[in-house]
Amino acid sequence: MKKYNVALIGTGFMGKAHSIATAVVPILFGAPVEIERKVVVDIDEELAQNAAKQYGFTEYATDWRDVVNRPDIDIIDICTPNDTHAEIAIAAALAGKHVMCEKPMSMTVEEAQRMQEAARETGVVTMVSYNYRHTPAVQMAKRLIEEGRIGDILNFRGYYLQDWGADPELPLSWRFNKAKAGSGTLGDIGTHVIDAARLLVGEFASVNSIVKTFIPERPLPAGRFFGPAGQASSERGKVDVDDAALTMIKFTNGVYGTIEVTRNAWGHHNQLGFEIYGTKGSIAFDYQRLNELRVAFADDPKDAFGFRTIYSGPHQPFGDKLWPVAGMGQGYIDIKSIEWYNFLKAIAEKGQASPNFDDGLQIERIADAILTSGVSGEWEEIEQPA
Ligand code: SOE
Repeated sequence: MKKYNVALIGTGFMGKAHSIATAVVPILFGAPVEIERKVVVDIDEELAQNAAKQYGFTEYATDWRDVVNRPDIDIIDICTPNDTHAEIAIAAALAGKHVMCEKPMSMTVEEAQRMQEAARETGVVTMVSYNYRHTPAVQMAKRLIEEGRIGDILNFRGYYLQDWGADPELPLSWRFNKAKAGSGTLGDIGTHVIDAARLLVGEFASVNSIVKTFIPERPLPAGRFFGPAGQASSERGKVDVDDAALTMIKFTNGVYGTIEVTRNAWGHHNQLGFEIYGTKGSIAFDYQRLNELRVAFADDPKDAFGFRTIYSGPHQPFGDKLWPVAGMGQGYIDIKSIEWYNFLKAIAEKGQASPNFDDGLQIERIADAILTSGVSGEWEEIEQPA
């Protein structure tokens, strides 16, 4: 059986999460293809070396260009800031490597288009890490919708609320910088909800949005800055991306919806959620209670009617591969592992993963229309997938 060697690019928060997932996926799921965690890359040699040891990779390197064309590498796992995704992914795809790419797929629609073209040219398997869709409770919501259990969908109410951006003294990391991130809250977390909405409801036809930057200036970071925490310097710099976006949606199938995204909602740490109302029932999910899917069915007895909770377990998608008893608790790494399982399964079956670069491109088109609408104040039409 062929062994697939993985090169991880980027050793930050996401590099760590992917490393745990690639370590445990064979244990949890019996990996569909055998993988070896071969080389880890970081521009900082000390970080690369430490990560190789801590995350369990055989080798380390400091330049992804030295790795992407190596004949012994089969999978490139991109966990670097957004401004590097396109260049690495295109080089990897053209070299015939399967590509896992952290979200958002790119900084612009044009970059996403070039990434999609490169992947199509060589037929490699691609996946964009919109991980929350792999949550068993979210997949259960999808199953209920497909089985018609809530009837025809009337509307979708999605949100992603965080609070790590709410402190005005939090240093200006790359996530607040257009040249590095492409956009702000919308690209960072809004795209996860767009992914969920496309998964559960369908394609977006048009959007009308209010887009706001609440904190226009922040202290510059002292030294290299990795994530939401970090040291501030005494100088200040301009924030040139969005802090929040509020969007009305018309889907192509006639469903209506809204999405609210902000990193300035004190008290909401990582709250991605949605409610979907149908002609025969409702579904509600909130990631901070990721083991629970709340449902209400119109034909339940009137005296016992109301939302009830399904606790994730062996009867929900992927649950049979995790733990034998419902309510034991699934977590972030379980979901990252399901994501990797789905990616490796697509490689084994020579199929395509979901969400792939086609999905990633469509999400970029929607995000772009939201930002455009934030300026124009108009409904913006979305170009549909070819
Ligand atoms: C920061 O907002 C962040 O790390 C996002 O970049 C991730 O996509 C999200 O899953 C958690 O929060």
